[in-house]
Amino acid sequence: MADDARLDDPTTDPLAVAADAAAYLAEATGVEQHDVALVLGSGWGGAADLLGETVAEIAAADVPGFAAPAVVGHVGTIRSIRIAATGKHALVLGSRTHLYEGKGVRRVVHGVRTAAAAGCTTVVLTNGCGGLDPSWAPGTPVLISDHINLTTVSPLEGATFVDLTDLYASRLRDVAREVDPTLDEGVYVQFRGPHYETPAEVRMAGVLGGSLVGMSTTIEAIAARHVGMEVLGISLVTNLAAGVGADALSHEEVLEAGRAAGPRISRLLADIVGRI
Ligand code: 8IG
Repeated sequence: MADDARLDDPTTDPLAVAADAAAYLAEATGVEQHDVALVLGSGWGGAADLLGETVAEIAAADVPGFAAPAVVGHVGTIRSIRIAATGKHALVLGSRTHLYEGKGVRRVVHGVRTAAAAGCTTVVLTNGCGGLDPSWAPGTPVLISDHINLTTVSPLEGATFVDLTDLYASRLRDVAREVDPTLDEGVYVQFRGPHYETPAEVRMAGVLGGSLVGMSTTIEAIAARHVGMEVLGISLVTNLAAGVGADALSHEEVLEAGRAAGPRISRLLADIVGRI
């Protein structure tokens, strides 16, 4: 019922569905306005646990326009958390819809649009990804400084010309580095997936100026800018990109690197969000 077909109808305004989703969340959480949204990617599942007190936890599938998660290790809940450090309200999206699921780009960005409609002025987009820098051991968090969207897809429809300068706000990256001055930065290259890259595609990403490869985030960041949100992007390098190391890639290895990095990135995320 909540997973209605309205987003699939080209005559529907997706921002209207996002407004309905936000109204549902306000009602279900009892929180009128949220301030900051977090999207948790691979490896980040437990990373919101130190943010503060969970006020409400809702099944995403009950919220207008949301789809049930497709990948093992992704959590289909939306949490409202009162941030211990600031008293602000965080909306934590425990899973995302990926472009490779084939459900359409509107569903990919519905969470970000819902967060904006719920009042959020900042979104923290996290992901698990492959790294091109061999010094990034699996489990290394890296700030996203910019992106290259190789999917050919935009979340925007019609003649919607949106500037993407400083998309991953340098102000927020500075805040993150106040928490951890050792954080590196990288340019995130989004491929459609769901297959990982060939070694030649990873070399191409490097030639183009990329240093992180993944299957999410850039399209959500564009949608977030469109609705006026400030964006912080943090990748967890869960594996060396194909051909950078000696080994083949496995989803199991990705999940294990996420588990091992859990405590560090949980602390990092809580400390950063506590300063936003
Ligand atoms: I976790 O190496 C994870 N997601 N495209 N490449 C791409 N996506 C990823 C990778 C990777 N690791």
